[in-house]
Amino acid sequence: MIRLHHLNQSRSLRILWLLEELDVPYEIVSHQRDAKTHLAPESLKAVHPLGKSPVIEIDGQLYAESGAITELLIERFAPERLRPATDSSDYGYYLQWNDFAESSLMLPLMLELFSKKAGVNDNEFLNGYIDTEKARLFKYLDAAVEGKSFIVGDKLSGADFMLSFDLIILAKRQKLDAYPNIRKYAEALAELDSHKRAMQLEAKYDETL
Ligand SMILES: N[C@@H](CCC(=O)N[C@@H](CS)C(=O)NCC(=O)O)C(=O)O
Repeated sequence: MIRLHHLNQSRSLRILWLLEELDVPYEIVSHQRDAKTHLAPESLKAVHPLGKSPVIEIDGQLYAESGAITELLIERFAPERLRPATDSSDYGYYLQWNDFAESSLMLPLMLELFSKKAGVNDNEFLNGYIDTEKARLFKYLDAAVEGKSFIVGDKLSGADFMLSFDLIILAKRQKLDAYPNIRKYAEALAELDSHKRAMQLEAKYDETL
């Protein structure tokens, strides 16, 4: 049995979408962010020492990290369908974009969020760093998805699931007018049935809505 410990408005959305696409039986255990701090509740800390989401239970084993969970689920349930062959050049790009979503791109997005929350959004060094990084990363991503519905090759892969959460943050927070290819790519992913089902589940389990 697969059990997803889902936190509202979180990276868990990557796994929710993937599970919907895989069409395997799973259950959702819902956790709600603290209304004031927006942090995870004690219930999630009781599940896993990191106290973050997503966490997934598979056959009694507990796994954290959305990137690892994405690769694990794909290897187990759809290696041929949702990742390029390991001896292809696309496989290297698949791994690259999987990591890009949670490391390079997430860093300035998180710094921006936390500097605003901490009330230090007038810090010259921090602002300069965030703006320069975002501009470089968005430009790179925008060029990579030009004319494409999927980030690697012409096929849905784990890298799209990983990027999807970043794209939701970008759509909420950024003006993507300067990056029309990213916007089109995000819109194409949002059109997929499994993505729509995941968004419905996200809304269903978000008690702030
Ligand atoms: N690198 C981890 C990050 C996990 C993470 O930070 N999750 C956030 C939600 S997007 C969380 O649980 N935050 C609540 C908290 O830190 O209290 C992953 O990709 O799964």
